[in-house]
Amino acid sequence: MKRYLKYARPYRTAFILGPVLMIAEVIGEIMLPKMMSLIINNGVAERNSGYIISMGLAMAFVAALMAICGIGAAYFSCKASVSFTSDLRQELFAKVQQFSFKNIDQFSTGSLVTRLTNDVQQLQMVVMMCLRMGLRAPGMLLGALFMAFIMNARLAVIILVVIPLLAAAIGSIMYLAYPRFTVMQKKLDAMNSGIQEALTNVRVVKSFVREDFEEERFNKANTDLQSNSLRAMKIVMATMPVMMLAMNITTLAVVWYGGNLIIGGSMQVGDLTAFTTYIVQILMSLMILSMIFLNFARAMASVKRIDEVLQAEIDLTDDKAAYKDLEVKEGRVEFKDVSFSYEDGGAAPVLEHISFVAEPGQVIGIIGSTGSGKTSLVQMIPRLYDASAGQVLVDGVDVRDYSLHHLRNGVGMVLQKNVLFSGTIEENLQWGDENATMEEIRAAADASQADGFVTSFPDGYDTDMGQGGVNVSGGQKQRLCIARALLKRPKILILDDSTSAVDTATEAKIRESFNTALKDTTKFIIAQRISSVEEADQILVLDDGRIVGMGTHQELLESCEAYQEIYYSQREKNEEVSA
Ligand code: TTP
Ligand code: MG
Repeated sequence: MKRYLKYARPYRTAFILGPVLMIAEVIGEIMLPKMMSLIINNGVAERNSGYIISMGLAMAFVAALMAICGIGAAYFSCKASVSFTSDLRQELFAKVQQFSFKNIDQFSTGSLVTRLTNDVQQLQMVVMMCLRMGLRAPGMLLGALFMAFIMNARLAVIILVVIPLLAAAIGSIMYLAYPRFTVMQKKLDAMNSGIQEALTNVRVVKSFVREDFEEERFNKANTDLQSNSLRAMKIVMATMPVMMLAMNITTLAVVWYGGNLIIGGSMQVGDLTAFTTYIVQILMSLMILSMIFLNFARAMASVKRIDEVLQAEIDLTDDKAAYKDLEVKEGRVEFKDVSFSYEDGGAAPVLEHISFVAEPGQVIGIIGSTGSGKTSLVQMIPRLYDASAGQVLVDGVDVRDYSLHHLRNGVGMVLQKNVLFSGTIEENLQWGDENATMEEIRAAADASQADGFVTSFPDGYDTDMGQGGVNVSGGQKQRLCIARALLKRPKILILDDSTSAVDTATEAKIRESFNTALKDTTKFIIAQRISSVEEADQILVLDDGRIVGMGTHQELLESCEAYQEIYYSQREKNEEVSA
C-alpha cells in the first residue's frame, strides 16, 4: 500500500478535495428528507403556505449547493485517479524496460501488456470509485441511521435486523468473487498473448495457411475468457437483485409498522415519509458499499499482478559493479571456464567449460551445428545473460564489473533475430549513434554494402520502414542492421549469423570492408558457411555446448574431425551445384 501512496502524493490536493466535497454533498442529502418532513408536518398539515415557500426555497438552495459540490467532487476524483494511474503506468513501463531477457522470459509479453493496460485500468476504476463513494456510502449510512433513530427509535430497530444479514451476504460475495476475478485476469492474459503472437507473425500464419488453426486457437482462448468472466460476473449480477429485494421488504415492513403508529397517534405523517427515504438511503449506501467491495476484490487481483511486475527482481544489474566509470578500450575478450544454462540449476547446461581468448582486432569465427550454443555464447559478452559458472572478461575485467551502459556501448551486436523499427532508414541507423552525420551514416552503410540499395530507393535514406522493417528484403535488412551496429563504432562487434541471407560475393565485400573500417575492433562472426569464417584469425568449433576445435582454418582442417565434416559436406554441395 505504501508503494502506491508515492504515486498519489503529487495529486494530494485532488485526493483530499474529492472526498471532502463529497461529504458536503452527503450532508445535504441527509438534510433534505428532514426538511421535507417539516414541510409536510408544519406547512401542509397546518395549511401554512408561507412556511412551505420559505422552507421550499431553503431546500432549493441546499439542492443547488449539493449539485456544485457533486460536480467538484466528481472532477477532483477523476483527476486524482487518472493522474495517479498514469504515473503508475509510466513507472511500470520503466521497470519493464530494465528487465533482463530472463525476466521477460518469465512473464509473457502478452501478460505484460495486460498488466500495463487492463490491470492498471481496474485499479484506476476502483480508486475513482473509492474517492467518489468510499466516504459517501458509509457517511450516508451513518447519517441516515442517526436521523432515523432520532425520529423514531422503535421503527429504526427494523433496520438493525436487516443490516447484519446484508453484511453477511456482502462478505460471502467478496469471498467468492476474488478467486474468480484472479482466474479471469489470467484468461485475459492468455487471450492477449494469443492476439499478440498471431498479429506479429501474421506473415508466417498466412504462408502456412494456418488462419483457420489460429482462429480456432483464438476462439478457444476467447471462449475460455468468456466463460470465466461470466463465472465472475454471475456473482456481481446476483448482488443487485438481492439488495433490491431486501430494500423493498424493509420498506414494506416500515410502512406497515409506521402506518399502525400513525393510526395509533404516536407518529406524524411527514415523519413516515422522511423515514422511508432514510431507509432507501441506508439500503442504497449498503448496495454501493457492496459494489465497492466487489470492485475492490477485482482490483486486488489486479494489484497483485501489478505488484509482481514492480517487485520482480531484476536478476541482471550493475549495482555491484566495481568500476562504474570504466569503458571498453581494447576489446580483448576472454572466457574462463564458462558454463551456462537458461534456468537456474536447470537441466543439461547449454554451454560447458568454454575457455578462449580473443585479442583486440582479431576476427573470431564461430561455427557449429544448429542448437550447439553459438548464440548463447556470444550473448554473454554484452551481458544479455550472465554466466552460470566461470568468468567472462573484457579487457581483463569481469563483465559484471562494468556498468551495463558502458559495457553495452562498447559491444555492437547484430542479433540473429534482428528487427528494424518503424521510422525512416536514417532514424533506424541513428540508433547506433544519435549524433551521426549523414556522411558517417553513409560510410557505415557503405561498409555493410547497404548504401547501394538504399540510394536506389526513390526516397533514399528517408524511406519509411514498415513496422519491423517489412518493406526491405531479408538480406537488405541484415545489411541495415550491420550498418546500425557499425555506427556504434564498437570495440567488440558480434555478428550472429548476420549475413545468412546475403549472397557470398556481397558477404565477402562486407568482410573486406571490416578489415579496413574496423581494424582495431574484435569481431565475432557466427556463421553456417565455412567460407564466412575461413579467413578468421581463430575459429571456434562448437558441438553440443562444448568447444571441440580451436585454431585457424588450416589447423582445423588438419586436426578437427567436426570441422572436416562440415567442410567436406559443404564442398560436396558446392560441387553438386556447379556440376
Ligand atoms: P543457441 O545458443 O541458440 O544455439 P545456436 O545459436 O548454436 O543455434 P542456431 O545455429 O540455430 O542459431 O541454443 C542452444 C540451446 O539453448 C538450444 O538447446 C536452445 C536453448 N535456448 C534457450 O533455451 N533459450 C534461448 O533463449 C536460446 C537462444 C536458446
Ligand atoms: Mg543462434
